[in-house]
Amino acid sequence: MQKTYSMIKPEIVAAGEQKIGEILAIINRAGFRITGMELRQLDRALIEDFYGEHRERPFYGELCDYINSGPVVALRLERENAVAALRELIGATNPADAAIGTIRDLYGASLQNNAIHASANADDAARELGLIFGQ
Ligand code: 3AN
Repeated sequence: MQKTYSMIKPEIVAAGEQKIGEILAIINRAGFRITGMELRQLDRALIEDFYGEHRERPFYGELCDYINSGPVVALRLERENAVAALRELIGATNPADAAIGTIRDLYGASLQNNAIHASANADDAARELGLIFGQ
């Protein structure tokens, strides 16, 4: 079984439990086991580290402010081929480009406010799980 990291972003959490529940149901129906889940306000310093690869990008400051704007639902997920399968399930970064029925198509509002994070590759998954869950 492969592990991956996912995170339901602050605008979805702020919208209430119904959307969180719907997204968890989509993830569960796709065959993922949830082996870690935490509703959590992430520290600014942790967020800056988490998104460190984007440090030089113009949207980095706004991205860190946005993830810091409220609690997220942090998820450790397990499935065969979990990293690639979850990336497919969430859809493209920009919800306008996300395939029909993907989580970003259904719940994403904009390029920044795109509802959910999923690790881009196995190395990122290990790094992100370590940062957020300490394992
Ligand atoms: P993904 O989350 O699909 O792996 P990344 O890693 O390129 O995409 O971007 C990380 C996050 O930064 C995105 N989920 C989105 O919230 C935000 N983001 C990416 N590109 C932009 C952009 N051009 N303008 C504003 N925010 C962006």
